[in-house]
Amino acid sequence: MRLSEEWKKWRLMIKLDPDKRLPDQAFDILRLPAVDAVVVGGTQGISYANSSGLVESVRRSGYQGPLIQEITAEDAIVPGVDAHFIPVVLNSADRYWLADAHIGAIKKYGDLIGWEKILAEGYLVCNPDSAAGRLTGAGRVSVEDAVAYTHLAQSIFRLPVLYIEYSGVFGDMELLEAVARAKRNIHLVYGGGIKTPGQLLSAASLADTVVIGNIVYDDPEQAGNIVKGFNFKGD
Ligand code: 1GP
Repeated sequence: MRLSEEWKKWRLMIKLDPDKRLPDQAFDILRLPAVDAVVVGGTQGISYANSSGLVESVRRSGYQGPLIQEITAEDAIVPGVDAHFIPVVLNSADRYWLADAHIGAIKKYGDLIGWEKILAEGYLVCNPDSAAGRLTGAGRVSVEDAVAYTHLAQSIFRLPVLYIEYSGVFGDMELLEAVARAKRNIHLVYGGGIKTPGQLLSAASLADTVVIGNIVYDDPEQAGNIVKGFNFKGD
């Protein structure tokens, strides 16, 4: 699949972590109609073996929708997925996550990169205590910071996607609302701590796409219920 504009219509993505064991019943969730895409990616312990293993397991489960890998380790790139999402961590304290990791991978893989399948995501890591927060050295993000980063992402860097990442905790919906108000042409993704239908609805009423991750592992039954009840298409 060539990465078309189709991703702009996705409302709900499930993110699966190659470093965690996915409960068997979680595979059923992937096939629910509300799931627009499955993303394979994580922060810790990411390898080619566990990433390609998870991609294979998702395919074998009968899931037929878009299957994406979000790349956080250059040695773990799995060919043959529908797209590669590339995080660019705008508020990292370490320029490695803003550009150096990308430059290293581009130098190493050069012509092998299928640019037409790549989508850059401007990440704003808003939970400093999460694995992603600790790894990237992201600090606290105020509402004012978030709005400024939104303008930076859409008008200076002209990134296609802004990802408000609270990974592990449900985020500040006032911050998300301020970002939603400031955005014009950037696609807004929200992820972090969604555990209830109400949280999913709140985030989905502000963001273009919402991501659920941990709940699929921690409570697959509840995750299934949340996804089944999700019919907020926003149009
Ligand atoms: C993580 O944004 C995703 O990258 C989803 O967050 O795991 O907290 O649902 P949770």
